[in-house]
Amino acid sequence: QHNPHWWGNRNTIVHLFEWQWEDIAEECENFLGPRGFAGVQVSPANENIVSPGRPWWERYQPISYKLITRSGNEEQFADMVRRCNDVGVRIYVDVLLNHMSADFYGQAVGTAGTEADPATKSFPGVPYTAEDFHPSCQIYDWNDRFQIQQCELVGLKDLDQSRDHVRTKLIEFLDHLIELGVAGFRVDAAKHMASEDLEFIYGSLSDLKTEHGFPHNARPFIFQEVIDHGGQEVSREEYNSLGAVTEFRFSQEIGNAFRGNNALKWLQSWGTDWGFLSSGQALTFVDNHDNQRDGGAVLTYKTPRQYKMATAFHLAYPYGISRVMSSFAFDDHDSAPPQNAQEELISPEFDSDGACVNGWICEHRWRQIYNMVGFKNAVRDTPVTNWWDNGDSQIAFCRGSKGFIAINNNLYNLADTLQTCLPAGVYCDVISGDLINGSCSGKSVTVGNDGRAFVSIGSNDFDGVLAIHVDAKL
Ligand code: LM2
Ligand code: CA
Repeated sequence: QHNPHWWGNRNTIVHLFEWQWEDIAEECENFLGPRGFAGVQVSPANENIVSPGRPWWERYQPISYKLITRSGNEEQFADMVRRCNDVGVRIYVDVLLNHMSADFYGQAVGTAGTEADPATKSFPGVPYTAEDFHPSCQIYDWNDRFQIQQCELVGLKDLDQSRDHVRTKLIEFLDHLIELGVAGFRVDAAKHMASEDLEFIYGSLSDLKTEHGFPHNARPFIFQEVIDHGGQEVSREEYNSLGAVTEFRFSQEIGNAFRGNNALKWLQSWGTDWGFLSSGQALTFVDNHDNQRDGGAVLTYKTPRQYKMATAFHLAYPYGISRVMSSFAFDDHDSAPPQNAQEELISPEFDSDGACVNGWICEHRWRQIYNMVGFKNAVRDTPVTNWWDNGDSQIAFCRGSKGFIAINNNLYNLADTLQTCLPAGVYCDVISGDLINGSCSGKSVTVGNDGRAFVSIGSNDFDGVLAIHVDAKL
């Protein structure tokens, strides 16, 4: 269950964190489809606890499997999936199989109005009763497999996936989403569940629906959240045969490199040589919704110049199943997503350049990022060739004869004649501009008959990247 079932030449997923279903449907039609995005990871679709202030993380506390959340109801969800599939954009749902809600203040109410009593592990909306859960205990030793998998992650009531009833309910929930046309799932907290139980659940799911445009016998794409920085008791290797696994080492190392803690020349061996999973098993990202809040080496929209450089490298280098983060602005871990006085999520609004303005960051609408999604589509199936570096943090490489990228992360200019491997002609740098009606609003690059071109990235240029490809030729 490693095949994401992308359509055509597409190959990048975007996480539209906390977006509403109706807004995602429109984004598929107006932006993601036309720009060549392959799919969307959407926030959890099932009912969650309503918590004071409406932090984003309330959605990681399930109350039932009714498809009613602040993102919308079942009808709106179904409409989104249909409209996105119609324009070749797949939907992957974030699913919580490990746990139900924690108890805060006694009786809980969910986003569909369902009541539950997490303290006694009573969730009538499913229904689950106390016997469907592991006995309560805390995870305090992260080297203890029993605690990691059978105790409560931050107090979240821990389901026992070895029980028939729990398996049946989880399979029904996932099959319902498949019925509505989704292409797969992000499995939250996978490390906190025994891989044998997950294997049973994944293996019991229905095939994807041919009426939603999937081939016969297509299995749902599964990518599992397993945080494994190495030397862990429960490792990514227990899960990677079942589906793709989030490669947190990628996020860490790309952050290190573009923060300047590691010379970019070392990226020549990027991939499995760095201890990452094999390319087809690794779900890769510069940041995700958790680690963008944690600080440390991970880059986020808050350091945009480096973030765009790291993202350009992520999408230019042929390694991994790429996911781009699309955030809302936050100050601290608990900040709520953009909402109105009634605590309803609000829709993104765009300025004349298409950038989001009202609390949504929409990294996926930054030209430097969406144009690299187009680059990745244009260079698909080609190898890295003609690697060049200056012995430090200026690098360049070709993708077959389809694309060329140069990056300058030194504090001095890059101005060199480099081999681009592209057919002779004039190309538009898709980082500094766009090709619109045959003219380039950014730097133009002239490739000679020998494939060489003069490439300039000043240390004071707005962006530290230059990228050209065959689909943006003048
Ligand atoms: C995940 N992957 O394995 C998600 O990516 C991550 O975002 C989730 O944590 C976590 N696992 C559980 O699904 C988030 C958030 C936590 C939050 C939980 C539950 O990062 O801070 O915990 O969701 O909503 C919150 C409070 C915590 C409290 C807990 C239970 O921050 O202090 O623990 O609720 O009330 C007593
Ligand atoms: Ca567990």
